[in-house]
Amino acid sequence: MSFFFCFLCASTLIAEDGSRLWLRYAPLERVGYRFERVVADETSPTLGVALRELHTAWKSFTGGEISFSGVTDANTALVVGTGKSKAVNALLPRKALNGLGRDGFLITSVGSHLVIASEGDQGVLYGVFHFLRLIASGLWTGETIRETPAYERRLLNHWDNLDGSIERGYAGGSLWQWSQLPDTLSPRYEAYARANASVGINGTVLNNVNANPQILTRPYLEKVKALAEVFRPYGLQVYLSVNFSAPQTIGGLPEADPLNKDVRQWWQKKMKEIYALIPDFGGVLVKANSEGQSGPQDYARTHADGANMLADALKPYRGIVIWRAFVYSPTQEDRAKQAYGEFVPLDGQFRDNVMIQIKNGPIDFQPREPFSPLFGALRQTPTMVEFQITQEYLGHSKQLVFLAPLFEETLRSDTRAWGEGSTVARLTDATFGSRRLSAIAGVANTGSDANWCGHPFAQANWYAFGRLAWKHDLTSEQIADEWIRQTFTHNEAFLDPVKDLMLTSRETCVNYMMPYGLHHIFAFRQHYGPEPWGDIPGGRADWMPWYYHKADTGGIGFDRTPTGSNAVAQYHEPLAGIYADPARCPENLLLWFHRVPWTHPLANGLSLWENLCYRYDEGVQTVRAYQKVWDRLEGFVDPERFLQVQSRLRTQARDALVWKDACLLYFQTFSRRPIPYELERPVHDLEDLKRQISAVHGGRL
Ligand code: BDP
Repeated sequence: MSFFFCFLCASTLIAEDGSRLWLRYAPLERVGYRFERVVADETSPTLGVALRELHTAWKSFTGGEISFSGVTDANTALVVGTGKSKAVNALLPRKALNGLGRDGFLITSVGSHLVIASEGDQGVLYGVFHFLRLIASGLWTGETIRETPAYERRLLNHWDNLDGSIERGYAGGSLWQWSQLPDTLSPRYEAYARANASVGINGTVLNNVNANPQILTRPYLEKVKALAEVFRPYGLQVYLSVNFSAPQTIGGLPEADPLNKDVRQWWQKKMKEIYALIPDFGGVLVKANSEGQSGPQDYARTHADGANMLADALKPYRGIVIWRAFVYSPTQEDRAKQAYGEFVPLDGQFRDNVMIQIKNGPIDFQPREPFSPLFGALRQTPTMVEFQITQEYLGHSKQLVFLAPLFEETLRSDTRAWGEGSTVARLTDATFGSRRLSAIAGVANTGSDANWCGHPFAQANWYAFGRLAWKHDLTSEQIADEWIRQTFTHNEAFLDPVKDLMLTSRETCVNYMMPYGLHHIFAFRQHYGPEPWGDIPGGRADWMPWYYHKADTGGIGFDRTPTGSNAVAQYHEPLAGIYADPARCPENLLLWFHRVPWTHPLANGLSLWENLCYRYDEGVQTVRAYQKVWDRLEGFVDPERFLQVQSRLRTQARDALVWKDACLLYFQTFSRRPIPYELERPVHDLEDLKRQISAVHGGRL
């Protein structure tokens, strides 16, 4: 009998389908904290959830039941409540909870008791989840913790369609069973709300930004109301994406001009109807005049006219308008510059309940982009980051790519807009100016798959988004560490290599897909594989890979310096100067901002072409190394999740090789230089790859 087989026999690893996410509350040998009784003397649906969670978790950690009491008649009590609780007040000084707000919490020891408290019951729930996270991770130290969230609104954006499909969804169909709502409530709705609350997410936009106007009809609003009721105890507010032409399409009006009195009235009535059904409705998300969606510009009005009309209708109910800055059209102007051009002149014209939601980069959720120059350029309008949790451009749910490093890179980018330290995080969390609203959004990666996200490791991206939305200065390392501990094991023999794998995985993906600032050379429509040669004669130029890489025998890259599109000028100094100078531009963004000859030397003295070859190869080799790491860890993981990851890593290794061969063989037709001879030789033929990839999308290209 092999050692390995013995090891497996000895272990108690039971197959897990991943449905419990990071909330598995695995039995603990050492819980690290003991109490006799939980003391709670208030009731509310949210506090009920918090107490239930404590009970479930403790039973799972220790196997024992916990007892509850209304008074502190124990030597060691876990006291849970708000500033209204007698037990909490008896233990804490009068002002201890001041400043925590609705969502913040305090966890502190008072004598032999532990108190988890907040000003509001939502904060108590977050405090309980935080406490349980530390216990489950084996990271509980007993120190006082006082936390308030970085952003007031921490939102998921679902790109779910009313027919049950999900735009850019890779984990099955929509969670929302529209045809069964409002009468039948899937148990997953509550499980979803619980998972979000556990990481502090407090809002959800239920439907696709390419919005079907039907969502605003009465039957759908009744369904939305049913979901909102399930979510409410978890502090999860509902928002909807709205279609700008709804007054026309479902309201029967001849137009949707935002300055038309009837149109304005229609929206006012609609909001009244929504708030009568859902009193805590959060607001609306709008994609207007973008990729074929209607909008105020159809009537020669501005984005501000459109947003303000909706803002006025929402104002009486304290709802907000989230207006997306993802706009571009097939003009001569560099796509990366267009949103700035459209929105900066409107700064100061938006109502105070309007926020502008900006994708992290100026193009579209690429494996690497510089931050969008709109951050810091809109000085009087609250802005929020939109991240994409679903891996549209980072390997779908087939590839293991941990996105916290990408999120962190954006949040920490220093725009210099208000001087040094004007990071995207601080520009959007209401630190600067007189802004009141603060929010952050992530395009969800959840679906009907048993494990929610398709890839077991894709769960970490949902988790990471929530944790960063709560505390934007957490590091990717901290997030990976606590996620692995809760989702798999504390065992360092597993923890360390898996953490390393997660933390390098985003850069690895950049390496085998688009190193040195290359972008958007994806296969048309599906955005999974490579198609740097892609072209549709007569098609939109800004949807073609050549628009972005501009490779020919003279070199490669997009000139965004003053000799080219001058997109660099949209950045504050000293960034504009740094980005414009090929010698100072960060190498990982070189081809984003510069067009350089194939022979252009990089810092290591090798030419760009040679470096491209090494990077693509490094990406492939690192995925192969991940396979070895994972296979060695078989004894630590239940068989179901082990095999799921193993098989996906095989796919990732194969597809990384396709990326490398496709890009290097195609670009070689221009560089006319050899792939350095010590590197593995391509195993595909370019013409075969072209045929295969074109076949995937029906031979359209
Ligand atoms: C792109 C997606 C497209 C979305 C669009 C958006 O390919 O499906 O509708 O973004 O954000 O990344 O509106």
